[in-house]
Amino acid sequence: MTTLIRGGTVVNADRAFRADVLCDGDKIVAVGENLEAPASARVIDAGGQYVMPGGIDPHTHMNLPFMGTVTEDDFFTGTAAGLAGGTTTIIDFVIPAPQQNLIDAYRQWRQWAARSAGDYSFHVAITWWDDTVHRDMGILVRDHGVNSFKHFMAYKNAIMADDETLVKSFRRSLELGAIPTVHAENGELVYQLQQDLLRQGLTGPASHPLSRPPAVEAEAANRAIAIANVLNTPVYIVHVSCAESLEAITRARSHGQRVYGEALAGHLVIDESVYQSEDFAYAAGHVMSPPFRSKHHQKALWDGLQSGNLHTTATDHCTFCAEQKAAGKDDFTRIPNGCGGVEDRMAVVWDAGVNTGGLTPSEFVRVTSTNAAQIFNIYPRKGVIAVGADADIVVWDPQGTRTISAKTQFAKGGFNVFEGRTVKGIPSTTVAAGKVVFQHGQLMAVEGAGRHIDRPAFTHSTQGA
Ligand code: URQ
Ligand code: ZN
Ligand code: ZN
Repeated sequence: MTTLIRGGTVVNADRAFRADVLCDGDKIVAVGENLEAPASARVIDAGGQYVMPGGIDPHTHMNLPFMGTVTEDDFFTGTAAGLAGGTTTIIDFVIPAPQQNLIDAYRQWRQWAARSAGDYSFHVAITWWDDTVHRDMGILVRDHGVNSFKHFMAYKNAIMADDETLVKSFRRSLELGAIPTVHAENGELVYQLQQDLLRQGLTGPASHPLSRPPAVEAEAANRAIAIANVLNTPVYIVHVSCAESLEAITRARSHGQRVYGEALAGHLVIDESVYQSEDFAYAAGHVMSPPFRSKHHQKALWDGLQSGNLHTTATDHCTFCAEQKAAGKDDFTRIPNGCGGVEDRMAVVWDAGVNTGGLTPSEFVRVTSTNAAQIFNIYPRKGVIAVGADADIVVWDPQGTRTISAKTQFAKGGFNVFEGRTVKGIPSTTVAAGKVVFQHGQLMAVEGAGRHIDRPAFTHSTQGA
């Protein structure tokens, strides 16, 4: 299949320029002005639009068993929703239960992900430690294209990694040429604050943010950065939600430490007032961790993206329906944590970032695609419009508008944290692996068409795997 995207402005992280893009099969084969294509080629008119690398969402949870239930979006519906929003690759998470063999868990997630409509890759969470974990991390890097290991510093009595696990896993990651990533919240403090609130009878969702104030996140961010500094490993902090965590990242980077930060589209535009709603379903629908914060923190996150101290945007797409969220009707600690967003991330970041002058189109590409590709070592296969790259392309209509709603979304869960937000700047066409999968509101996602993307180790391993 040959596809010619004609008349648009190509936007890469380094520059924007007028060019046509020719795809043959699943690769880009030519970028330049006035390209010719065979008569059989599908031609997409990109006049007046931007032609950008397909979005990469480095933080999703499709089909996740969590807090006694399983997310509403599986790998087909979740990746399909991403394609509708211009995201052509997700990096999801294998999250072994404590004591579960890592390879067994990895194989389970690979089975679930076989349904994907778009490309996918996996971070693997280290939720416990013994010699088999040390061994299996090596097997995952050597044989399965894993180059990042996740550590939940929250979720005590579940998947929380203590300091011993953090130190041993960070050290093993360095040996293997893999990058450690963290969910930075002090799980012990969260647990104690939760118990305090419950003892006071404060059982509603309004207590969720009270149990996870910014200081609880900042302590963990500082600790993860300190551990990485002592062990001389890089570290990537997921869903940075507050100014204090950003300050820790900025300080470390100013001293030359290799620390990366991720901002969620939700944390960039939604504030903590959502938890004050009398409507349980509405407030509980916004229960995720870290929680949505005050506007002061949103400004800090935008400053972080614009200054280059935050590097990627993601969604932490982890959808639960109202019935699932109602598990916490009488105890907020039992509300499954997670919100959606994979379908809306790029339009929300464009509308709130580019339309306001905060980000240039190239900076938008950098934080929605290129940086994730470079940090997780799949650049230039992904994250750039260039000859030889995968034909993952979003044709972006800067004049197009859409009002986001659960009523019209492709994602499951029946709730949308961006409900009612009208965005200007939307995908008109999404091309994934050279195929048109979304165009003018029509989704043509194909179950199973997505591919697992191996992510090689960053450096020659210094130790045997
Ligand atoms: O913590 C995470 O990243 C997962 C379990 C999704 N849930 C959430 O509240 N962020
Ligand atoms: Zn998390
Ligand atoms: Zn997550």
